Amino acid sequence: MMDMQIERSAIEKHNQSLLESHRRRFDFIAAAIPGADEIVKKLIDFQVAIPSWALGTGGTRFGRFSEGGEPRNLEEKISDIGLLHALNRSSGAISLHIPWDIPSDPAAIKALAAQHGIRFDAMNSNTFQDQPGQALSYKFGSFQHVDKNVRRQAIEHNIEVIRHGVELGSSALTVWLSDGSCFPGQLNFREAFQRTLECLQEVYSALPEHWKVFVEYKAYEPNFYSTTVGDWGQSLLYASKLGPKAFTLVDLGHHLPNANIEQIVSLLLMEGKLGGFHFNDSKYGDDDLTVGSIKPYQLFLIFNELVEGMDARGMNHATDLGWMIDASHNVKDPLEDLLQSVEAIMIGYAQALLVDRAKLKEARQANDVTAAQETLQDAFRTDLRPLVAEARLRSGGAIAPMRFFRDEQLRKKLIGERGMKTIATGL
Ligand code: PSV
Ligand code: MN
Repeated sequence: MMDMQIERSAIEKHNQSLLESHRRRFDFIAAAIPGADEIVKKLIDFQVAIPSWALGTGGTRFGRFSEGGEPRNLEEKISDIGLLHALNRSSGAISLHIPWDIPSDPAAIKALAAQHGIRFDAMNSNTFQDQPGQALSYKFGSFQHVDKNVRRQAIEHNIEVIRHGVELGSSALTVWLSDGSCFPGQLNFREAFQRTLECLQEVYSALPEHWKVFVEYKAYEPNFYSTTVGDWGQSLLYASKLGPKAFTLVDLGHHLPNANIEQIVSLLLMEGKLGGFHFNDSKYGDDDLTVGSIKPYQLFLIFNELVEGMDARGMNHATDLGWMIDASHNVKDPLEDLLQSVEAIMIGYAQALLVDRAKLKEARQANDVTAAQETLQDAFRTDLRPLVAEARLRSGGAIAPMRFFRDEQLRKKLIGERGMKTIATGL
């Protein structure tokens, strides 16, 4: 098994070559905006978990076109995330999907992750696929299923996922159910909700002391008529009935077209019920595209509500919510795609930190719509990339991770070590 460590000296050499132009760009912007140093400090603390299921090439039901050099096991996935984290210093966590990534030797996996400075974020269960040798099928749902034996199997699986998480030092479980119906008449909505709630209650009661459970919603797919946890209202309903350890998880791709996600985020935060995030971007549906590639202004507006709402509740931006990427890479190198996603998240967060909140409040009080809009757009239109690069530099990363990745031909090296025909588990 190979574990590609990046030489410190290579990063230093890279940084040296870019230092002068970086300094010029950073000094210019730091002099032009208030609180640049504070923003850099917050960026340094902010970590985004990388999904274990998205380190290989993604695909659609029509095909999959591998790049080569994909991680063949969990150890290699951790090594890939270690590589990302060494470059951007913002990817210090992994979110595992079970059974795609069952740790065979948890203590060794935990030690390997620690070696890379990586911790275990929320664990994800999977009752949306049948696994080889599985006794009962999830074809007609899991927690909503009319057969109590299927529901029992799904509950046991979630409890097993919690057990794996405990061994790794995780403290949250994300439950995404594909349960729902494809045709009118297939399901009694109320009964499906009740059965699902009862199963969630059992899983909830198996949560260790300081654990949280995130109930992820999704509008449609694979079910196309109804989804049993279909929107934030339903998720909030489950989370409220479950209790204080249950929260809603927002995946940016899981809404009906044009939903106002920033408003959803704001209200969930107000209720103390926002637990975690799956970042991605989309043009049409749950496209799982690179974060910030299609709607960067929306991403900024979401971060604007996150910062405002978390500050209102005295929350710690870095630790009080679960920040995760949930994307799929069909045509790009997965590691390059993830570097781009993390960069987009950091930029959106930095811009939200820059918003002049006093000015915004004043504009709102005066019903000055133009000034309110200008205040937000001022922040959004400010190029804060030098602040993000400075945060990386101060924490030992590379000034320009993508450039480093390409200059050092890291994918070619991975292909050399792992081969061209490797396939990662996951999407
Ligand atoms: C479902 O579309 C989802 O967003 C859930 O988070 C899953 O765990 C993940 O994608 C992978 O299928
Ligand atoms: Mn998701």
